[in-house]
Amino acid sequence: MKQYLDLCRHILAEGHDKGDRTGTGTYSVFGYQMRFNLQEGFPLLTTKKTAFRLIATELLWFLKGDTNVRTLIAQNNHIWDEWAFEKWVTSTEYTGPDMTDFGHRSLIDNEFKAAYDEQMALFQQRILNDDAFAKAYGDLGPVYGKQWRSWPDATGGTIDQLHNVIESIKHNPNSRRHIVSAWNPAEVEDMALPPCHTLFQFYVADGKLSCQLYQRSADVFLGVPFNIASYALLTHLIAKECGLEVGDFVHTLGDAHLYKNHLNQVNEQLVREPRTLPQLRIITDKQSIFDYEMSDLVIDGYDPYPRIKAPISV
Ligand code: DHF
Ligand code: TMP
Repeated sequence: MKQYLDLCRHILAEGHDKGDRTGTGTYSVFGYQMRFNLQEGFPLLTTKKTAFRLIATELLWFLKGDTNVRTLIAQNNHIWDEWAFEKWVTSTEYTGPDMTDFGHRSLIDNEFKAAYDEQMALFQQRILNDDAFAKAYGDLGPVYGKQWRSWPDATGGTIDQLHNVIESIKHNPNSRRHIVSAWNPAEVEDMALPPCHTLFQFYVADGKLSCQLYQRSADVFLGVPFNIASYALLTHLIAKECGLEVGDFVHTLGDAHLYKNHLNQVNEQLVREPRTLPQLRIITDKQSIFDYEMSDLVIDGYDPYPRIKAPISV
């Protein structure tokens, strides 16, 4: 995907040297937009192997309104582990070795890394095997799934934003109000991580469904490839449900950054020539988009360059 490589080049050329919450340091620009015509193929990066399975299981987890990492860990998806683990090791109940700043320390201190790996493995086992523990420490708080499916209203009830937006696309396609927001100011404080993909809007024209996402904060090497594919998949699922073809995915970024410990990896990717995009096949007809499982989704013709590993900033 040329659009993605252009974003990386733009940040390398123009990015501000900027500190950040995680302490890693970034090069960052403010405000950037990419557009992917979903008719041209499914936007899964070809310049580095990107795990569609992890992206799809995460999206299905959001769609079901789930906010507990137990469901992901049970499917061998570990992309949210660190944020649940952080809550555990900073709680008063945790009595193991000090895990302060585990993300950075495990990169530079082998002895610490061994202790961290052990504590993380114990944590994962306990999340899977101990219901009360999973309830207390597997939950990330009122993150995406909660806000999308049960945003608290003013009368003690909840709002199913996703159900409502699908109904409005079906019955009032020209509406300019097809919006879902994950940013709930009253609840941001209780979230393990305030939503990065903050608000999205749908648009119907010529029988095609387009989607635009506003992402307030974008880890361009690790997060963004997942975010593009995730919203492309969401657009396909909703288009199918509404009897529409897919249009464009428009990706608008706020703080778009490359972490300083991702620069070698980005440069390695930039010398790779993008290949033909794969195709998504939704192989089962489901009554509702809330019923899909991983086994209903297939990616055909994906021929990426090898994976490039990079540390994630917690
Ligand atoms: N924090 C930061 N600093 N960046 C993020 O992108 C991010 N994303 C979150 C939660 N917190 C975050 C949720 N999404 C990976 C990708 C997306 C994601 C979390 C993690 C990731 O680590 N991807 C690796 C491989 C993961 C694996 O194989 O388990 C990659 O190489 O794509
Ligand atoms: P922040 O809350 O300080 O902005 O940190 C969040 C980091 O996670 C930031 O680097 C952006 C990144 N991120 C993504 O890029 N995409 C995602 O989907 C998520 C959850 C996080």
